[in-house]
Amino acid sequence: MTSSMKLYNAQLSPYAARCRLAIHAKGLDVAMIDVAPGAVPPELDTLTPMHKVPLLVHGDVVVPESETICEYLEDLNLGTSLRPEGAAHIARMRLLARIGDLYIMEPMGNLFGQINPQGRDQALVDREMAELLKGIGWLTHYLDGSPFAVGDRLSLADCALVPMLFFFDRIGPMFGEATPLKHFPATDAYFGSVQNHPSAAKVVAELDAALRRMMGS
Ligand SMILES: N[C@@H](CCC(=O)N[C@@H](CS)C(=O)NCC(=O)O)C(=O)O
Repeated sequence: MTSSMKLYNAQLSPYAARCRLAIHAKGLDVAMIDVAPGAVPPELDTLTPMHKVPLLVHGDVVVPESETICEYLEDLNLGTSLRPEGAAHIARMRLLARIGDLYIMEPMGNLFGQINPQGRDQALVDREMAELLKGIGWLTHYLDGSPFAVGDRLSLADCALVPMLFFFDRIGPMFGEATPLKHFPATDAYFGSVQNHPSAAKVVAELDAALRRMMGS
C-alpha cells in the first residue's frame, strides 16, 4: 500500500527532514528520491509548478509542502499516529508547527543566505537574527517542559521543530553565537530529550551528516 509512495527529498532540507521524521516514526515504506541541493529535477516541474522539495507522490495524488504532506500521511491512517488526541492538543500541535514555519524558518531562511562572511549584509543579519530569537522565544513560551512538544508522545509538532532546532543550534556559531540554545533553557532541554526518540535521533544524524558533507568536513 505505502510502497507506491515516493518522496522527492533533499537530505539537508529542514522541510524534507520534517517529512522524513514523520515517515520514520510512522514506520511507512516510502521511496526516497534524493535531489542534490539547488538541482530540482525537471520531472518535478511536471508534477508541480512550485519547484520545491519535499514533494510526495502517492499514485496519482501529488502533495507539495511539508506540513500538507505530514497531514496527508496522518489522514491516510497508516502506521503510528502522530496526531494527539483532542482539539486542544491538536491546536497546540498546529500552533507550534506554525510558529516554526512563520517565525523561525522565515528569518532563518534569510540568514542561510548570509552564511558566507564575504559580502554579508550585517544590517540584514541583525534584523533577521532579532526576528529569529523572537520566534524561538515564542516557541519556548509554549513548550511545557515535557520531552515532547505536545503530550507524552511524538507528534507532527516534533517533526516540524526538530529540524528547525538542529539548524538554529548550528547557525549560531556562523554568526558569532557559539551556543544559541543555551539562551532558551526550556527549548534546549526539549531538543535534548526529544532526541531520545529513535526517529528524531535518526533525522538529526542525517542532517548532521548532510551538513558535514556540504561543509566538506
Ligand atoms: N514551505 C515549503 C518550503 C520548501 C522549500 O523551501 N524547499 C527548498 C529546499 S529547503 C527548495 O526546494 N528550494 C528550491 C527552490 O525554491 O527552487 C515546505 O514546507 O515544504
